[in-house]
Amino acid sequence: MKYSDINHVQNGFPDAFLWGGATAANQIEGAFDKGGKGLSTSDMAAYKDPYITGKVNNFTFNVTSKELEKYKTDPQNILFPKRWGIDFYNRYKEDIALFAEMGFNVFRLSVSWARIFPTGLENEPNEEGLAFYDKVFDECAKYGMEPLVTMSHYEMPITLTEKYNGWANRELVGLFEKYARVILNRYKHKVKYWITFNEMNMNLNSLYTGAGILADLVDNQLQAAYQASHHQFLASALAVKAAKEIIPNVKVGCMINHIESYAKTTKPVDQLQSLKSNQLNLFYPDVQARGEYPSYMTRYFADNNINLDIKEGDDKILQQGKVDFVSISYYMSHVTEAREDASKLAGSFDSPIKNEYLKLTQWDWPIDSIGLRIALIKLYDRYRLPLFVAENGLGAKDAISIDGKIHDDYRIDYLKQHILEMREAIKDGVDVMGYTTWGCIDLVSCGTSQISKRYGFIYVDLDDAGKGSFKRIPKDSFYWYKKVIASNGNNL
Ligand code: BGP
Repeated sequence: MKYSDINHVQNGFPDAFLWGGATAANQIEGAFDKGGKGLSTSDMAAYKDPYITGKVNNFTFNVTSKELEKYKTDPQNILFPKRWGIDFYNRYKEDIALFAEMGFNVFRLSVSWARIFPTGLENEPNEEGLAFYDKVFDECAKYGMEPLVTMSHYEMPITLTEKYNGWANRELVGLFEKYARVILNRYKHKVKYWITFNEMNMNLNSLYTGAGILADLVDNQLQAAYQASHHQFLASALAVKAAKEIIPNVKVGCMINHIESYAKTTKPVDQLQSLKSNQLNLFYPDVQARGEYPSYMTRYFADNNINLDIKEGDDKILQQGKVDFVSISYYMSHVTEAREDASKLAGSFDSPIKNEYLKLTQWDWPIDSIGLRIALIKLYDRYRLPLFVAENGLGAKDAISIDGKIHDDYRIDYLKQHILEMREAIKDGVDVMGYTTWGCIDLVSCGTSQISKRYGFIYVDLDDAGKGSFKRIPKDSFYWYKKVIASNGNNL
């Protein structure tokens, strides 16, 4: 059945729609030094949300070699909340049972590269790491839940940063392909849906988070971000190719953090700037879905003195590794205006202007559900491929009420508005495969490294210092989402 059938115009969500939630290994697992796992880049960084520091710009999350040395020797794990996560490593059965109770038929999670290859350099994978994800996928299967697996979600073995400066070096392509082939082979009967890299466009926001690069070791950060992206494009394409060889009917997607960029005024120059900002974000799926570099980047690279090292045959690799679907995380829209240095901007991450029509979250992220509909329509027009909303949600400070419950009506309201707009997009003819809300269980935030920025349907009793009982408590939104899924998005 096609998503464009008249039924969907009337009802919205197709019968096979995938409903669930999303997580990442480094934000939930904990057990950073258990089961033979090596240290990863995410075990070594304490971030500051750019919206709090007021420094929203390119490369806000950079880490330098000096900082890394300090992080390595600092014995206080409190700097590194991702090291304790929410102890999913030991509590996955309980957590997956709760997801099943909500009716999830999909669960997005990532495999930690350093659990499979502790330094990234070994010839043989770490059996204990592989066995852990076997158990997790088996648990999902028990409830008929499809795993949607991200191969690389903001982490890699720290050895690869130390030895190669991460994705700056082309060596990483082969090392990643080796890792991808191992997990594809191992889980070929258990995992049908894969995403190669999480939010590849965030390389422009953080060299360290996205690409494992220490900023002080490169001359030109923009050049490094794009060179690293080129290497990840190749690695992603090779992983897609491998997936097709190994798993019949596999579906592999790419992913970006989609920030819809609006023009500040109807002035044509502002309109042009917003178009260009959007292009720079869509550069990533443009390459991964179409299998070639878009022509608009030639001028951008020239204007910014970026000379990419692209080898003969790379174009073939990109062509052979086109993705089956395009996934996005969607949290907000931005406003842009024409600037003199416009050719130097790197997409939507450049000093956004306040949108007076939108309310903000407690972390000052603009809330814009219609922006999701606009994004989905534009993406589908551009790629004609199924889309997946792999992240969306509201980070908020939750409190336990006197009745022992968490009344998160603000979260319900946020999600309801976004699901409504996604349904409208489907009625507009857009093929959306699924929706996984971010942080379906409270987890350690990527931007703040704190658990008090909560996204979950399930409260986790922990504070920012990692103190607490780890107890899981369903919030009001848990029962609401259960109802939404049971009605296939009709009872909102
Ligand atoms: C995305 C990441 C996630 C996640 C989310 C929310 O960019 O893929 O890992 O954390 O954003 O961001 P934050 O945790 O900063 O609120």
